[in-house]
Amino acid sequence: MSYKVSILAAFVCLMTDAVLLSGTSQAAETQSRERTSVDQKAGTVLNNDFSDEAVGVYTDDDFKSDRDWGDVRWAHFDDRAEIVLENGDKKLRLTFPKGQFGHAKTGGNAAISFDPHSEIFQRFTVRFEPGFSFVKTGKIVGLGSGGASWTGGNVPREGQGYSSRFIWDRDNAAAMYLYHMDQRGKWGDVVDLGFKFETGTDYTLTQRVSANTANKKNGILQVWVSENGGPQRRVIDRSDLRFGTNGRGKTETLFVAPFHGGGDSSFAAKETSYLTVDDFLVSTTKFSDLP
Ligand SMILES: [Ca+2]
Ligand SMILES: [Ca+2]
Repeated sequence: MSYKVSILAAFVCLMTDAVLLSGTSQAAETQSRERTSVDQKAGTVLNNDFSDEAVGVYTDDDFKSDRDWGDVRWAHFDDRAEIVLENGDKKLRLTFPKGQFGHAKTGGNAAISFDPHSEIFQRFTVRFEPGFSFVKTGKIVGLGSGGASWTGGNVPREGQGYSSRFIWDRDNAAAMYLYHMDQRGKWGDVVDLGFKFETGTDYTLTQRVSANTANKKNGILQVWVSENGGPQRRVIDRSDLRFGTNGRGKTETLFVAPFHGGGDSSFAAKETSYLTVDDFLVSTTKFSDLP
């Protein structure tokens, strides 16, 4: 009896060790291969590095069921999104077919909801793959309030909310595209980031949006960029914005909506192009690597 028990105990021990060992080595593997820009847990609202996704087409259902996004309001990529494995690091790659424009035909369009926050830090990495056809302008990723209400020519003139998206502007210029109550015209304000996107470079882009108080022009927009894992550089420092009046400028939406356009074929990709994104982070606290 005691012999059987000890054999069983030894077996259980071996099994436990095996499970522990494989668990440990798997975790170590994931850690060493998934390279994140910053290791931060405090204040995290959303953190998606795609490490637990399967390589291959990332369908709209995959997007919606990926728990690392949280509450996906909608996702329309029509099989133009795929998970790729690059030196052991899983990333999301989007396709922009030649001759197409708009989020229905290039890249895609997703919105993720979270609890409204007066102050938010949002980060992701992006790389325009070699040969990317910039043409005129296109949207990338950004933040907003009220779903996608304040985009596409809908001006929040009464302070109902805002959107702030990273875009590529004419001649590859990196810029923010802002909808806010004091914007100059029907279409959003373009705020230049002072550098041009180059293909083949990994950009880590971070924005801080801090809502204004009451109806004062004191809302904060700060933007930082890091290239190929280098030091973070601040490229926008504004504190004169109104994202919304009477508490309506809180951030509650992350847009993952890269596309060519613009609303006509003059924005269409001249060649089929690819954009790779990874390491989406949304946090209520400042990332530790920001100056
Ligand atoms: Ca990754
Ligand atoms: Ca996941």
